[in-house]
Parts: sequence; structure tokens; C-alpha cells
Amino acid sequence: MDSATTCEASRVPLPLPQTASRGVKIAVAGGFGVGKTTFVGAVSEITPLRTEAEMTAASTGTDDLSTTPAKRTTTVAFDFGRAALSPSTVLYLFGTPGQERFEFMWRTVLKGALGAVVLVDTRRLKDSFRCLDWVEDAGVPYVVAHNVFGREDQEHSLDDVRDALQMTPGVPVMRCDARDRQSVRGVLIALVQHVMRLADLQRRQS
Ligand SMILES: Nc1nc2c(ncn2[C@@H]2O[C@H](COP(=O)(O)OP(=O)(O)OP(=O)(O)O)[C@@H](O)[C@H]2O)c(=O)[nH]1
Ligand SMILES: [Mg+2]
Repeated sequence: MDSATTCEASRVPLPLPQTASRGVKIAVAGGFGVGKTTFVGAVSEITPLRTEAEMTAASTGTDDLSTTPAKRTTTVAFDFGRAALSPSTVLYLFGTPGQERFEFMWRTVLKGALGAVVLVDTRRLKDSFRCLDWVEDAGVPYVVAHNVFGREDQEHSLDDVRDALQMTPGVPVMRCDARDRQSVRGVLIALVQHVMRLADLQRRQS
């Protein structure tokens, strides 16, 4: 593959390496304000495409800002970023909107995805159920990543998170910091390994 991408914001040409031979779509999903846009932005090697809109008084009572009081904008369509996982494999990252009124976009974002990261915030775990249902219904393999916002939400063990979310056995659960590139890369590597394990299992069973 020998293509070039131009970052609109910086006007810096960022060519894909000539060794890149595989492009893979990955969805980054989760409830409102769990850190999806932050996650995509932290790892993207191009200036991420964002579709943020200012939050207005109209969202009062609908959007829970108690855990992210500094939040001023919300994703209204999707986030897009690109990250090379290896010289040959490039991930195209699509972040979903979090608000339920934009759920119609979730199907589009999940369509054709090789895998999904479901980000959760342990202070608002119940907000994750709808998203998990969407991802499971779409049949997209996924991992759950607990985005750690502070010390208090590290008190929950990953087993607690798994139990609280009534997760399907075998789905990996891990912690991450959505602001940290290495941490986000770790989640993406775990997702790709999980997808490869499932594919291998399927091959053996057929
Ligand atoms: N302390 C801390 N803050 C974070 C972390 N991840 C995201 N944030 C902050 O939390 C807020 C929400 O992050 P976003 O990335 O906009 O969340 P989102 O899931 O894309 O939100 P929606 O698109 O509105 O659903 C922002 O103010 C981020 O700066 C984290 O790991 N730690
Ligand atoms: Mg967002």
C-alpha cells in the first residue's frame, strides 16, 4: 500500500509506511463521557477527526456530568483516528457518540469492525449495558477497558467489574488511562490478540 494522508489541521503529510498491507476497522464504544474521544486522540498518528458540539442547557437532566464536570463538548457523529499496530497492520479507529439520542450512529460505526473496545467508567457502570448490548448484537468481538479516572475507581477489582457487567466468559477486561498513548496501545493490542484467538478457535472447530 502506498498512499498518503494529509492532516487537515497541521497540513503535514503523513504517508502510510510502504510495508502497510492491512487496514483494520476498530470501533471504540461506550456510554456518555467515558473517554472515547480522548482514547482515539491519545493513540492516533494523524490529527484525529472529531465531531464535537458544545453542550447546552438543553442537555441538563439528560447528560450526567457529575463525574466529568469540566466536560463542555460531546461527540455528535463519530471520532476517527489512525494508528499503526505493526509495520504491516494499520488500525482505523472509529469512536461512537455516547449520548443515546445519537445511537443511530452506533450501527454505522460497528458495521465491518474487526473488533471493538468498550470503555467503561466504574462510577457509572449501568450506563455501559446499552452499549454492551449493541456490540454483542452486532456480533463484533470486544474487550472491556476500565478507563481509570481517579484513585477511588481503582478500588474495584477487574473481577468486580466483570461481575457487575455480567460479562460473557472469555471477554478480556483490563484497566487503561485513555489519555496515555502506551496504555491505549496496550488495549488495542489485547483486542487484536483476542480477535486472533477467536478466529483460531473457529478454524479449529470447523
Ligand atoms: N482524569 C481523567 N479524565 C479523563 C480521562 N479520559 C477522559 N477524561 C476527561 O473526561 C472527559 C470526557 O472525555 P471524552 O473523551 O470527551 O469522553 P467521550 O466518551 O468521548 O464523551 P461523549 O462523546 O460525549 O460520549 C473529558 O473532559 C476528558 O478530558 C481519564 O482517563 N482520566
Ligand atoms: Mg466523544
